[in-house]
This record gives sequence, structure tokens and C-alpha cells, in this order.
Amino acid sequence: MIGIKSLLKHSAVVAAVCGVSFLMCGVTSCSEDDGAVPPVPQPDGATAYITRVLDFMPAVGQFTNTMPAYEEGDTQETMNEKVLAAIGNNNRGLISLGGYGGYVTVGFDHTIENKPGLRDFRVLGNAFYSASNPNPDAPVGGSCEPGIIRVAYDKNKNGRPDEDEWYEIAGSAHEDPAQEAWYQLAEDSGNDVNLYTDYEITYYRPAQEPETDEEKQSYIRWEDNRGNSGYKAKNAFHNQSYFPQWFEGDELTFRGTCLPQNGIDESGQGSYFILYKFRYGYADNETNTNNESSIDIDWAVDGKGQKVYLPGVDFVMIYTGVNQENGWLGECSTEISGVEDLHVLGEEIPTRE
Ligand SMILES: [Ca+2]
Ligand SMILES: [Ca+2]
Ligand SMILES: [Ca+2]
Repeated sequence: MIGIKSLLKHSAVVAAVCGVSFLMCGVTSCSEDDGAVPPVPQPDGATAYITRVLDFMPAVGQFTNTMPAYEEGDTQETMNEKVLAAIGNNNRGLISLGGYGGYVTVGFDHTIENKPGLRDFRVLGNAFYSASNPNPDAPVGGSCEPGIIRVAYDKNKNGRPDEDEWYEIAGSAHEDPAQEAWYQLAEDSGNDVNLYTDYEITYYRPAQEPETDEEKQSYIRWEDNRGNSGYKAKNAFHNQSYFPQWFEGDELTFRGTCLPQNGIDESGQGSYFILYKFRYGYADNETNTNNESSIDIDWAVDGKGQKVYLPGVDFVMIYTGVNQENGWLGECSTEISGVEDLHVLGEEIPTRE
């Protein structure tokens, strides 16, 4: 799928991002419970994989309505079922979250335990490294399309992730964007290298699907809360609607953290884009076999960026974290192939120092 994705990603899609509103990071710290919560018992027969898909809303993107495929009559419920068929139960299919903000929320048949000193789960994507970056001195990169991860512990045991149960995993750029190896390179090439904790973007439903080239360039209007706006174009390679077809509203708004733009045209002529790797803590940012594709629940923070203690997580949400168009590659879009409980798999991966 990796190679296919890279071949499929084509052509300049002009601007940016979108969204249905999703939950803001919880603001209630549960740190006062530190030490008082007993270890989470693991039921016999628990599977390491996704067993539920609670929600799926990709942002506007060239793979929206195709990964998974929308068919006439589909609803949010049937789309969730398609996502489960793709990425649940170790099926290892692939879904695309589209541009910035697009998300999926998944659950499991048990609570993933937060074991001290260890990473607890892995998020599978389709990130890969470039073997032929024209820039010989560059740091590791290729197709790294980071998704931000949120986790929820079902503290009130109602079987749902309530708004005050969500916390965000603070990845490396949450800690300090300037420590990414490609930071200066990206700034020098004109990228926005800031991290925004209160980003919001709205996509507006197109009145109709475009036919002429001119209509394709002004396909889907977007606006963010930083004074930016523009149109998302339809490219020549993907002709389906880029606006989620089962969503009935006219405005799709996403809110969350927005990461520094990590894509750079290393050819200087628009032919070879490298999407550089963040150090840790994101989805679809690292190869699936690398330990940095796995997450320690202890990295969760509240809405103020303060660390929280969670005994485990029952729900994981992943949303595309970068708002950037990369020439013919199109928008930075996180892809997800699965989530795995490392403890059920018997894998012991130490946390970071
Ligand atoms: Ca842990
Ligand atoms: Ca709950
Ligand atoms: Ca990807």
C-alpha cells in the first residue's frame, strides 16, 4: 500500500484543511488520582487490535470517499463499519484521514494498560523513508504525515469517551518544534514552523462538483482562525468528491493542535517533496517496525499541557496534524492501518529517557 499511496498522491491541491468539530483536549487533570488507581486487569482472550470504530470523519482530501469507499446510501454508521473492516482485528487495510483535522476514533475489547516505564500501544500507518533525497545532508524523511493522538480512559465506565476523558499525547513538537532536525531547513524554505494549540479550520461544502479547470481550482473554500483562507482544488488524478459525502452539514469544522509544516520541495522545482520525520509521539510518522511508532500513555497531557496520569486507555483518536499542501503530492494526510496493544502482544518497548 505504501508504494501505491506514493504513486497515487498527485498534483497540486491548493489549500488547506477542514472539519467537523471534534472534542477539545480534556482540561480536567486526573493527576490527583496518582497512585490511587490499581492496575487494570486484562481479561483472558483480549485481542490486541481495534474492535470498535466509534467515529470517522476525514477532512477534505484526494482520498476522501475512497479510503474507505463511500457508496450511495452510506451513513456515518456504515462508514464506521467500513473503517472497522479495514483497520480492525489486525486486518491491516488502510484508511485516509484527509487533510488537517480529519479523524478516526477507535476502541478495544479491554483497557490498554499503562505499564510504568513502557510504551503501551502502537499506531500503524504507511510512513516510509525516502531512499533518494536530492539533499544529501538532510535528516530522515520521506512520507511522514503525522497524526496527533488523543487517548481516553473510560473513567465513569459508561462505555463511551466523554468530553472530559480525552487527553492528547504530547509528541516531540508539542515539547519543542525547534528540536526537530529539519526545523531550520523548513523555516528557510518558507514553511510555517510554529505549533498552534488552538487551531481551527472550516471547509465549506461545494455547491457542485467542478467541471472546468477554473472550477477545479476554486473547488472547496476553507478558512482558519488565523486569518488564512483559500480554496482546495480538485486534481487531475482523483475525480470523486473530496467532501465527505455522508456528512450532511454545509460546514465542516475541525479544532485541535496544528503541527509545524514538515514538507519540503528538495528538488527546488516541484518534483521531489520530502516530508520529514518528527522525533516521536505521532501516528503515520515512523515506519511501523520502528519503536517510535509506539506510544507511552504517560505522554498524555491535559488542555494546559500538563502531564496527567491515566491507568490505561479505552479509546484512541487520531487526527491529521499538519496543514500543508505538497505540490503534486497533494495534502499532508495521515493514513492509519491499525492500533495494537503492545502488552497483549507481549512486546516490551521501553519509554523514552
Ligand atoms: Ca506506559
Ligand atoms: Ca466514559
Ligand atoms: Ca501516510
